[in-house]
Amino acid sequence: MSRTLTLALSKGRILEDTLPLLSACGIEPAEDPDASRKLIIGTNRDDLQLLVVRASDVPTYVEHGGADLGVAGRDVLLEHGGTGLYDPVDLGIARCRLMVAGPKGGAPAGRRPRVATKFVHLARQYFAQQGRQAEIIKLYGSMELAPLVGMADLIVDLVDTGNTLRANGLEPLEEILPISARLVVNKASLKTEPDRVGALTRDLAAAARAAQST
Ligand code: PRT
Ligand code: MG
Repeated sequence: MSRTLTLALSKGRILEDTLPLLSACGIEPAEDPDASRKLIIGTNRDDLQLLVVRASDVPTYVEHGGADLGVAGRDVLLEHGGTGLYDPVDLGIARCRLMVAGPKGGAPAGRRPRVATKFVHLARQYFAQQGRQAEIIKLYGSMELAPLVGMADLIVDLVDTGNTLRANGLEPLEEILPISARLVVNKASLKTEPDRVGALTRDLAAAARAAQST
């Protein structure tokens, strides 16, 4: 009997967009991962199970072998850093943009802007590349709040429709990176299970291409 392969996903957008791709590969979860309280969910394939974890924990599970494969946003992967993950496949799902946002007109001139974000590495890198000084303030969520209460001049956050920014009197100012979700693979799993990991990777990549061309 072959070992069960594990695919790590996160609830929300990633799960929502990945399930149709899995379905196109003939893979169906044994129960609704959104409704279930289980963290490990079987599938109709007895050699494959799903792991439901925090979005920002997906790279960690895959890097440390808690999962053989995972689906995570490019934002999460770049912020995580490191080299423990095998070449990501761009699935083209859960698309958005990493942006600098703030009040209309941007940060007040003449002093170092304070930038609130959960993407501290990406934000620091972006401002450094541009030769701009910035004070980065780490938050874990609801970055839009920081400028409203005078704690920051700008934020770095993901933007899709822009509705969240507008609802809080902010606007998108600069695009840092286009974002989509990637399939990542544990390096050791690829060595020990090249056939099954390879086949699943190819099938998901093909399903993603087919989904994008429709
Ligand atoms: O739960 P945890 O804190 O670990 O992660 P999370 O809540 O950020 O995860 P989740 O499930 O919301 O997002 C997972 C991944 O989806 C992200 O890592 C991105 O790669 C991708 N994604 C795509 C997005 C969005 N679009 C998106 N719009 N992630 C978050 N948003 C948020 C954004 O942060 C902002 O609050 O949606 C709001 C903006 O949306 P608009 O449409 O109002 O512009
Ligand atoms: Mg969340």
